[in-house]
Amino acid sequence: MGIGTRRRIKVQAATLMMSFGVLLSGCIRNPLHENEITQTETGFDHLISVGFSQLGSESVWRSANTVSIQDTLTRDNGYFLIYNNARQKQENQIKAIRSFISQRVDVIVFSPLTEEGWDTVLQEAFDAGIPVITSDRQVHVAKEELVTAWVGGDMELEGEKAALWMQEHLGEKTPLDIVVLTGTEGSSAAEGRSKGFHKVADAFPAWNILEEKSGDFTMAKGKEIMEEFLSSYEGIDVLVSQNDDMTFGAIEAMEERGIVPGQDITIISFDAVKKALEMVRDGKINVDVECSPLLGPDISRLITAILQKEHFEKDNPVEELVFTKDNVEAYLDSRTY
Ligand code: GZL
Repeated sequence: MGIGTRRRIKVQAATLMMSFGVLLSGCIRNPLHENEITQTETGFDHLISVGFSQLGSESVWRSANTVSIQDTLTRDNGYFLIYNNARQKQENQIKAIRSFISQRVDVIVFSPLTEEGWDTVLQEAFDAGIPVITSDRQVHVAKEELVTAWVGGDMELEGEKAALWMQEHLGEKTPLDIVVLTGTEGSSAAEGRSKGFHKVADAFPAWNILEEKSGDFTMAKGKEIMEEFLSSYEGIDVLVSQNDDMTFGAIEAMEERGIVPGQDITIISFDAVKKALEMVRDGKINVDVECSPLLGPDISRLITAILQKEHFEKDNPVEELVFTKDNVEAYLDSRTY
């Protein structure tokens, strides 16, 4: 978009609905989309109204994700943000999305707690001509056009990266007793990481997965389940923990029993928040697979492309690293969350 050029972007309900393949008969017309949204050098001359349903505040990662989006979709950047924290309940997200529809926002952004159960409410948004961006987690819907675009981490690849690190550093033929702390049941993050991990690990018969159990991505539950694991199994070799908050809880459980994390039990974690990267540096966590929460700028770029009817990709996986003792020092100072 050329600097200094004024673009008159007419986002007409009919055009917008046609671009989403909506039949015009019987649909809610969205008067907001008949406004002219003028692209100026400093942004739109009308604030872009965005309804953002965040699934909760269960982890350090989630809080960083919320801040990234709130710090990007600001009034100075041309947005009017309506934020709702669903406190880990899908019904709260559905209520929030319905509220956004009734307020006729320009765009809906949400991080779905779980993959299933969204078809009805997303059909309502679609019928209202409101584009929907899923942020971070993804949904399963019968009609893929109900989701305009997604941006987030490639969870399956993250799971594969964890298993490949184990293969390279522990050995595919090494007999390993493994326990897994999985994330929120039914979430695309937990499903994807598990799928990717098993895609590699299931090929190695020497690797024995003793048990996989959900710690719901929280520190408290992660500690509770790790205590169960330690009481149930002698000689656990590896913990795979699907987020750093559960890892922090698991490490507490280990240390309370005199177990040295990162040595007596190899620890593979996900998210790569600063506190965890410091533990990687200190040898308490052996490898941390990054999942970036900093999705605000990407979401803003998608909103602009959608509203000005420019090209955009439907799926937008973000680049992510793997941290070990060998490379973590270089990233510690710049990690803001
Ligand atoms: C991953 C995200 C997960 C994080 C957890 O993209 O959905 O949810 O790994 C967070 O920390 O709770």
